[in-house]
Amino acid sequence: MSTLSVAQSPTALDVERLRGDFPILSQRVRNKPLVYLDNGATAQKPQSVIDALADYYATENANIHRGVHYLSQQATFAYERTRGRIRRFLNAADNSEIIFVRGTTEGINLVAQSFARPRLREGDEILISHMEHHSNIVPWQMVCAERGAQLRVIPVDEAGELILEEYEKLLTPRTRLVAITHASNVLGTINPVARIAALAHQQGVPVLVDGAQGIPHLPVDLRELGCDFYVFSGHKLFGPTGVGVLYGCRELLESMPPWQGGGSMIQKVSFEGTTYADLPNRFEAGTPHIAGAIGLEAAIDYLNEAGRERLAAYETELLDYATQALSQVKGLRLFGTAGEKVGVLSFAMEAAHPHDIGTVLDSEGIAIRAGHHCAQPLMQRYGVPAMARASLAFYNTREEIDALAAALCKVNEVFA
Ligand code: 7TS
Repeated sequence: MSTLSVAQSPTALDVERLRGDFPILSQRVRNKPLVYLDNGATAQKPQSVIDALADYYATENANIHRGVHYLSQQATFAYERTRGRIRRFLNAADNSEIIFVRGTTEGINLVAQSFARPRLREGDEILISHMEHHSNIVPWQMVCAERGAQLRVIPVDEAGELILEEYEKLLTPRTRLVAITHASNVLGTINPVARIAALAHQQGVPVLVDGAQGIPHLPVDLRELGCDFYVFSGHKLFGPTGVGVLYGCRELLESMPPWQGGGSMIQKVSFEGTTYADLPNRFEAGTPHIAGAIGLEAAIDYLNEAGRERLAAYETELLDYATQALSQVKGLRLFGTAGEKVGVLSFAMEAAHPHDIGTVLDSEGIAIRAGHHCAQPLMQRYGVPAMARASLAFYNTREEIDALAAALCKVNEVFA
């Protein structure tokens, strides 16, 4: 880890200036300055994203891929330009490998239904991990149940790291797919995705990565990760809700039947039969979230301009600071102490239930999440029904962490 403080480094992040780009952050909540620490649920949007949405509706709104008229051409151009921007952001090989979806959940369901379902036979296995979000559990369970296949689970150690020796044992000739999260939404653990993918590929097994919590914090280079599918949600990446991306390597996408049928995904339709469009349109039935895609492009431009490496370095330092601060709160147990983490701090307190912690914090203007975090098997792993979670973004500050720590001390007082 770098010993150079971001605050002293020549490439220091001007957090106050960045905060100014996010109008919601200057709000007061419960008569206190808003401290937004629920970025794992959804991230806030810079003004440029809000403007991109408004400008699109004000000046370009039309349906895409169908009109000969000017506005339709403009909207189509903007939507396809966005696809190219995302390809470069991910360092994918081809625009046709970028499929717009509603979000991570829909992207995983697409792969489950179109890739896994036709391939699964009785006795086959899909390999996931104990730290998956329900979105990367349930779609696989559904297709496994239908096809007589089994879900296998890579265990997680006490620190919240995958036990890779167990992973290697679980990879067998029966494995049809490995589906793993890039970073845990509860523990913050960054998984060694490149290694996991390399091991799977040695056995000829494809790998899907749930990037929902990875890409908001880490620069992603798909050629380095080497996975076959990568899925993420725009709204966690400082973009709009209702839009996300499924990256799939061309060879696999081409082998997959369409998932949803309708307009835009066809080449020719007659009552005798239908032929389908080429990639990527084959997987984009119906009118997509055009404005959302354009808003996501603005979010990506914003992140590129701010400098992804710089944002990540700042966040790592803030995470260290927050880990220190929370470890000094009496009776607080932190879950997830992996060596490589994104800015997620989940915890429980002896004094109060996570929902009560959340309520006291809310009265201080501090937004965190409390509950099972859509990761019930992981709650069971740690023997708790729920956790409280503070999840960071680059616009959070040390002062906000201090406010969190002070409010947690107040929880101790209130419930003493
Ligand atoms: N995968 C992971 C790892 C996630 O954290 C989430 C959402 C999803 C998938 C689903 O994303 P969606 O955009 O399709 O809903 N996680 C959270 C969370 O931690 N708090 O609220 C939502």
